[in-house]
Amino acid sequence: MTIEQNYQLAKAQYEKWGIDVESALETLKQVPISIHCWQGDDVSGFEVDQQELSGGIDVTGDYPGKATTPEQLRQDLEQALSLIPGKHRINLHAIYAETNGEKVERDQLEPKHFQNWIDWAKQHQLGLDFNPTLFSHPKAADGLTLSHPNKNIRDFWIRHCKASRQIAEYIGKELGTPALTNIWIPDGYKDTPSDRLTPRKRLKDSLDQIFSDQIDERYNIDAVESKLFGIGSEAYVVGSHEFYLGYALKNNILCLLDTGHYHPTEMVSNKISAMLLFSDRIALHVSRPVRWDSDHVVTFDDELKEIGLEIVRNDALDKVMIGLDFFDASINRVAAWTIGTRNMIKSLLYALLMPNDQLKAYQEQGNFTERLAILEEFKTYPFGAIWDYYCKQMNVPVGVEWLKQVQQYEQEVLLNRS
Ligand code: RNT
Ligand code: ZN
Repeated sequence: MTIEQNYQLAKAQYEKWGIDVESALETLKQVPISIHCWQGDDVSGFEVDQQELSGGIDVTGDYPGKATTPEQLRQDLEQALSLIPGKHRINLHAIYAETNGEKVERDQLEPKHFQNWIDWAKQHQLGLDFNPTLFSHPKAADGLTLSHPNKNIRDFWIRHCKASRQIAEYIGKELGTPALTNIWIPDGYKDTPSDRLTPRKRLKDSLDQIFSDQIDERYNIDAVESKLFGIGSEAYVVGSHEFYLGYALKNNILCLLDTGHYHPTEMVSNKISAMLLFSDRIALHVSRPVRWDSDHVVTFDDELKEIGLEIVRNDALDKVMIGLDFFDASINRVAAWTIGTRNMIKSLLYALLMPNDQLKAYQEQGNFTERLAILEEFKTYPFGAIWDYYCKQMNVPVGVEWLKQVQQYEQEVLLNRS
């Protein structure tokens, strides 16, 4: 049976439930995923005096072929993008600046240092998002940045964040789609603090200074990302969830939820509907924590499906800015991007193919037996046939065919890198 025939049979099954499969596929085409560039080089970046990764995050593994130049990283991204259906965005960090071999301090970065990325994004019709980098730097060596007791250090990082927003504004203007600038800082303490308030006051003040520069939302959108703990900040993180939730609501910026930044049984899927009642938009870093914030490649697991469902059910495809955040150096990095991003897209398709209205009605009627029965029934519906058809329609490999291309790319390109 062909992909088309399988699709027609599957489609008929979904249609019995009143699900419009074709319009689901049309909707899916419009949803951009912000793909993080840092999976491609283990969060190294291209700074002239590259520092070891710090900030309480870690990448393990040494799979061969990691990109070490901007050209290589873009080439790898192109390879991954050719295997992922749809038009997407690339998420950059400030350490991916290109400075022509010249040392440029992070507080001196300018739009021109990202011109190659912008030109490349234009050429491939990609949006770009941005992050200031407040780790892997001597001024972040003691685990504090925007909340540092030393004003000089704080001011340095404030200038870096301000510069980042300017860069993002330029990117947004150039590309005709706003860049999301997300601030994540590692600040925290390994052991029980004797004062939780003072560092938070300083962080609040630093953020106020950063956001005092008015930038048009048509070009730049601001987000702040909280965290529960990191390596070396197990006891206390300054930018906790409550801190940033409060800050974001009060200052009308976006709260970014990273799925690895909560207690192990605390689910981001359960937060989306609550937050959207109080804020027009939120942002996500979809990741996969395994026992800790390990940033494993996103798989098509229950929580990913639930996240997709919450976005779709609540009509929030244009309110939730979906970004990815994982970094695994133990497997082929192009495959990591491909697997994780295809899974994210799959979860949205899965959600679009559910009889969501009917399921809502069951719940409203107190009909929990039907609710459970139908939710379970759809887990074995022929979703794969629709997904395959979508991939074919979008001119990307169907099924695991993409893997052959990655293997070939590994042989021809990755393994020839020294
Ligand atoms: C760290 C945060 C942050 C980083 C990236 C590299 O725990 O999740 O988003 O992963 O900025
Ligand atoms: Zn994150």
